[in-house]
Amino acid sequence: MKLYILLYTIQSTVGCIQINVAQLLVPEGKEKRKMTKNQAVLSWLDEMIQLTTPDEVIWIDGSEEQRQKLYDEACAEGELYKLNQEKLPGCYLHRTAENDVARVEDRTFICTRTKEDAGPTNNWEDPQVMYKKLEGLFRGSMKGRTMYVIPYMMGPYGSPFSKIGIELTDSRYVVLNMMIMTRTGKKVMEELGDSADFVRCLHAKKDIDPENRYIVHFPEDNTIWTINSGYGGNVLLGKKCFALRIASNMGHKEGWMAEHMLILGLENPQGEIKYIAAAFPSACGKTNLAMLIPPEALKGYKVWTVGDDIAWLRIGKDGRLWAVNPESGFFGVAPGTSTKTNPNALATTMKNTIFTNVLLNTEDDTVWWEGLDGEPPKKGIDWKGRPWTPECGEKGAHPNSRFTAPAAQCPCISSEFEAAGGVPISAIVFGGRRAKTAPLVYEAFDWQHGVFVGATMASETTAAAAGAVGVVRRDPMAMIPFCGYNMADYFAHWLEMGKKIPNPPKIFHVNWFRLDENGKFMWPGFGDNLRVLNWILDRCEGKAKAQETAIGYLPEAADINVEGLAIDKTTLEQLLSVDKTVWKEEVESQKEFFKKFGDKLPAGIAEELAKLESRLNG
Ligand code: GTP
Ligand code: SPV
Ligand code: MN
Repeated sequence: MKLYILLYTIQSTVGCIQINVAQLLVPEGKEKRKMTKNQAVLSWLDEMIQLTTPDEVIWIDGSEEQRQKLYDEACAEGELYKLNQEKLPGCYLHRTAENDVARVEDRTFICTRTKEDAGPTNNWEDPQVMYKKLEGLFRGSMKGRTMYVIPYMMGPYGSPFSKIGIELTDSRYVVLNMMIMTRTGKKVMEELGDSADFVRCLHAKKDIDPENRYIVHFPEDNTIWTINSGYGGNVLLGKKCFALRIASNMGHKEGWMAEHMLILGLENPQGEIKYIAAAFPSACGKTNLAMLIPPEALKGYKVWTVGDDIAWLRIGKDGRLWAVNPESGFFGVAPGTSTKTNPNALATTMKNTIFTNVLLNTEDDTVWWEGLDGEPPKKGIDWKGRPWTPECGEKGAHPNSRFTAPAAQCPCISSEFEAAGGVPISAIVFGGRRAKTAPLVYEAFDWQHGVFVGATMASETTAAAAGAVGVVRRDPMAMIPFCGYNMADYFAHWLEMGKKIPNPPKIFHVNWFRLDENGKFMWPGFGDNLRVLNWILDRCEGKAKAQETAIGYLPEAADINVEGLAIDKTTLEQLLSVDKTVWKEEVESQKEFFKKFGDKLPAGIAEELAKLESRLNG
């Protein structure tokens, strides 16, 4: 310890003399710390150490021993709280700062040489200007702290889909979450070998100052820098930052797609499995759909989970679109998760799970959130760390409180979860949270129209991002917060991909969230969504009927299996109706949105807009 501090001091005072600090900090023979001779990694690490000046640098090797040590230290320092180990073995609770509970879209940047490359839907700054500004914030930010080096892999080992990142962070919470959400440790460094092809991720908690919070992507350098936050989506850099914002750039260049999509396998009573990928905005039902349990009347079906949030898609040798889930865990919304809505998610979180911003049940050291089964606990500690009772009139868990749980623990995890080649996608489903307008389900006429359907998605905002909740905003492909380049180019990329996929999936749109005049959900949702998935897959096989409408093919009420479901025919008909007056207003709002892109809007999208308008007027 003393030796390296001494060496470090020498290094900082000599300044101009090039000393490899990482190598000094990581003496030979201490394998626990030094995991590579990769020069690209070591010189980058060096630079980051010089910038942030941590007291110590620890490599994450992926061992159970190291993981447990980190849990113990985090508990000792109050960063984590150890829950009832009999009821919830390996489970811990974490509370973030009150001002740091969700993604912050207004502080998220895409820094490319030209503003046009980031496009009108992203915050932009010149990379040089931003690096300078952030260097100011990062300088000395890890003084007195430990820097953890997390080598991680997005995608299965040995898969052509997979990509490597290294995250440097001063947060044990980040390390422990990354160890669940991604494949971490020595094996990743072995896969990297001496390659310089890895995403360079830097995170410092600093002061959790919302005024100086930055989530910044430099796609041209495969670099992500984030500071002053400790909330998942802002700091677990393998997730939205890499697997969507950086990866969407990679996919654009390399001819594949990174999407905000769940992946599920639906097995029919004959034992055949077909795969569906579905893009819904944050907190709009991906995790729930991915783990769906069939209703009693459809007991012969089974849903297998491949992914609940992100899909990387490539064209397979067979001319179909194939998908992998780059993650290895679920960072799921806790409120609303119950044995009724999502028993599989609940079962997944019974061990080895980190809960963030939920209520601590002080009667038995377990956790609780709004919407969980049974009576709320008589007393607890709320997400802000204050004493709580059910009578206090405040929420015990934050609406965006989450669980981080290993995917392998999911009772319905797909046998293809680790498949290097992924799974073949039969249908792509877009969906949003719309009280009105969008019917329960419809099918696009063809790929180009399907891309238009995705590009015109809209949804009510949720607690997953800071800001107003319940406001309808346009959210193409559920990617408005996550597309790492100009969204007009992203639409063009979708259209191009369609031309390159000999056997493209069919494209659909769903809406589980239609409300009646009393503000009640008209569709039961959750497990009953299987009834809609069945129609979708039957359409893919040319087995189900549909009627042509102005917006696409819709089922008639009789085409949806409602056996055992208490829904009246009028409600179902309403759910499956297209109100032309409302849709004409919708078209106006779509036009307004597309104006942002000016001349860059692909002709295929403009053409579909014109066609929709003429069908509505026809
Ligand atoms: P992110 O992790 O933020 O990307 O969210 P997600 O898309 O995975 O959403 P999730 O499945 O966690 O659901 C978010 C909220 O929507 C929860 O409160 C669910 O209970 C609710 N929800 C999910 N599916 C349905 C449904 O079919 N109907 C209704 N009414 N609510 C649903
Ligand atoms: C989302 O907001 O879409 C999430 C959670 O999946 S976060 O990781 O915070 O982005
Ligand atoms: Mn998400």
